[in-house]
Amino acid sequence: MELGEKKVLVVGCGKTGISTTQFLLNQGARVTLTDCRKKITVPGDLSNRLASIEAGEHKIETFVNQDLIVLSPGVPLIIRPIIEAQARGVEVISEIELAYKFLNAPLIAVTGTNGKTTTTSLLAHIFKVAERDVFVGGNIGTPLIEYVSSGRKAEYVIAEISSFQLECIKDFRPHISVLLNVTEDHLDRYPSFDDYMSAKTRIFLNQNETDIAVLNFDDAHVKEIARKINSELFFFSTKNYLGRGAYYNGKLQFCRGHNEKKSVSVMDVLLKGDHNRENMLAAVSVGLLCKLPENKIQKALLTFTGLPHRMEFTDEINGISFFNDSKGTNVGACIKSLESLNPSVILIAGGKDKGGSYLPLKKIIKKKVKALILIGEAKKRMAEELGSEVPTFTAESLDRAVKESFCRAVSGDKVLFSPACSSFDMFKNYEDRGEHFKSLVKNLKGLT
Ligand code: UMA
Repeated sequence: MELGEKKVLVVGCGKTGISTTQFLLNQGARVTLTDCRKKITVPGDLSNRLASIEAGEHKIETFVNQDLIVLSPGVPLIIRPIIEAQARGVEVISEIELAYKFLNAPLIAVTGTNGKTTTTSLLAHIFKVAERDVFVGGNIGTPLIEYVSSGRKAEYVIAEISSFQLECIKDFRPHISVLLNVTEDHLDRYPSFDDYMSAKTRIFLNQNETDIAVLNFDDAHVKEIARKINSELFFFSTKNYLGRGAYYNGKLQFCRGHNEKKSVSVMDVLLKGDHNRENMLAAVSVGLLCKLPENKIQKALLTFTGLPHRMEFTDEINGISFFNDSKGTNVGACIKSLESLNPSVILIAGGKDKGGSYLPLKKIIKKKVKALILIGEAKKRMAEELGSEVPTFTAESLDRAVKESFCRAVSGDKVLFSPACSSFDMFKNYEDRGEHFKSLVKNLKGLT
């Protein structure tokens, strides 16, 4: 792709927009940066190289007068200036598509509603233990375009990919695409669950028979998607024996053909819970499909400690265990976290309402939860949908909710903070929210 002298508009001035702008300027493009927010921060060395900056609005004339538009993941395709630009033939792509056009290493891409950050991080750890040079990025935090800008030549690029990023790809084609699961999420962005699923499915759009799709056999939606995939299908399952694929029978078993049978033990691994068994199966499958040695994969599983804010054991006070699961930003994630704990749990949930139903939580709440404490914008609707199952309380802040949980808990109980909602109504992001929860638990300890 030739970018020299091209007029390019970058939409969104977050992490992605800034890294994309940097790359485009270095390619000699004439870059305009636009953000719907009035107050934006553009690093000084970039702002004086830009053709122009448009903050606080997206003008249609700015969009239609471009050769190319590059979108940040947070920008939906349905905004009027983008529709007008596309109607007039302006090419609109996402940042991952731009990065893909300049990629010099095989791409492994991981998506799914839940578990993608854990699986991507575990994969990265496996490749590092196997002494392979990898770049790790995408939705996990470092935009893919930064790899391209760096001029590095890694052996593999491992990327966590979100549905938002996939909406505007054209040629983006991972050599290995992993789909972990699909449950309801982001219904504030998509008109329906089918639209969300279609966006996720695009990770396979350009794959052909030389590529591989690693898929969760136990997820009905994933199986449905599999029927439309052109690449080699490689399933994994924690519940079923698979003659060909990867499955769990006390060990992680891998079989791709007669000569490719391998197994890896999960004894003493630090990642707990059924959902993590799925994540491990997916990551181990990719490692073995890339011909990494079993003993290195085994070592990596034993030394991987998991991620902060994902079922992170925070502390034990008076026999009550506290878990920070701030990254549980949707109903599916909250269900999986509850499944990994024994009763009795005091669940603190709530946050920014993304518009989906909370009813799927009902069954597991009845089974595991002794009290429900709700916070944030979603608390009223959550109380309406879930309040009939267990004693339910609302709190004005996370601080009040943590205190309330401590008053209601007895030795042996678990306090789980798994919001099932995003954080933006009360916090900067899920990390900020999780850190706040951990500091509140620390304060409780100080009081005892
Ligand atoms: N903006 C506009 N116009 C719009 C909408 C947004 O100008 O119509 C502007 C906002 O005012 C803001 C900027 O766009 O200034 C933000 O862009 P962004 O939301 O794409 O944020 P980035 O900082 O670039 O971060 C993005 C991902 N964010 C989202 O998908 C919402 C990050 O994923 C990702 O780590 C990063 O790129 C690097 O690839 C975060 C996320 O929440 C963790 N992802 C979702 C999830 O995991 O559920 C998908």
